Amino acid sequence: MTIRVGVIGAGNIGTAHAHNLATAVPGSTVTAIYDVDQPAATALASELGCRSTASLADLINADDVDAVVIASPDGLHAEQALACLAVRKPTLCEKPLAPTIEAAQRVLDAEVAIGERLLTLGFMRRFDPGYVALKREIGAEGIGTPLMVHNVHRNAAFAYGLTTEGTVTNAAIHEIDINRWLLEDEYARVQVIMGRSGPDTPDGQRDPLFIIYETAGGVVVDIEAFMMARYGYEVTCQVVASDGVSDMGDGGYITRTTARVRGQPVPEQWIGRFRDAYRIEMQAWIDSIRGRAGPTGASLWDGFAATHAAEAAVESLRSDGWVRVDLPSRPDLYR
Ligand code: ISE
Repeated sequence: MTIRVGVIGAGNIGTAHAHNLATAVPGSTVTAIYDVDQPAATALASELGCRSTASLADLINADDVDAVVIASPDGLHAEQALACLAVRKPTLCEKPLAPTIEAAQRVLDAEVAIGERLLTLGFMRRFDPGYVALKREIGAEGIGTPLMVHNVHRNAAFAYGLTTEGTVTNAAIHEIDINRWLLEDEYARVQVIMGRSGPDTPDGQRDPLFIIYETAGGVVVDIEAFMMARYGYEVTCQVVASDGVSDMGDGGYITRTTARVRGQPVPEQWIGRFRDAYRIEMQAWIDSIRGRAGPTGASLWDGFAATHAAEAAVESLRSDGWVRVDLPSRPDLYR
């Protein structure tokens, strides 16, 4: 059985997902593309040999669309996810589920009412070989009990007119999710510290941010989120544990040492660093729809929990000191 996918959004990530599904993920094909930017949708569709649709509803309701990928701007995810749930089609929604708890809650309530896990969150770092290897380091066989996690997330330039809040809800949301996943723990409180901003930071914005979470289990998770790092893209993660320390260095994985120089190539963009993660994520999603595996990847609940933690951090941008993260209890559907 081939899963016929409709892709909403023909921007950077929608294009990457559509290409993976059409060419690199056995068991899937792309049948339809929708974007408010019709020429962009048509161009991508003709590249892939499929059609573009005139409206979102045309794509979601089409008989030859078995499953949907949502890769539109963040503020549209919740409404579009609700539309996909209404027709009961498996959907992979890019992160974040929504920028606010209120919107995320509506999607969570809808899936819980249906009683079936149809929505997967595009937290693709869970499929990145670097993070997968790092998770295996944690525990009695490895470095022991985690005590602190230091995360670095640097972009060369602000994307899509990102705001300071967006640094949390669009970019640091990756760390918010991946640390929940690494530690298998929830956040209890958060504090954001803003220092001096760099010279290219747009007026009224703050960058970099230093975000500190404390988990319910007492682990301190810090995130440097620096969206104007200029030199390139870099994501690193270091787990400090009772019996040792493990580092996931930058995506090159190879450090070259030559005459008195030790260095690594620095990617310019996130899509290069996480190319494998995006492909493996899509394969896992398609395999789960084809019934070879149960639900896979991040659930709607994971998306909700991440938005919860992010909104507390956004609140902390405007206040002084710690802000509590009050995550409601997990519905049975996600246990
Ligand atoms: C961007 O918004 C993303 O979604 C990418 O996944 C991330 O790696 C990047 O740093 C973000 O700015």
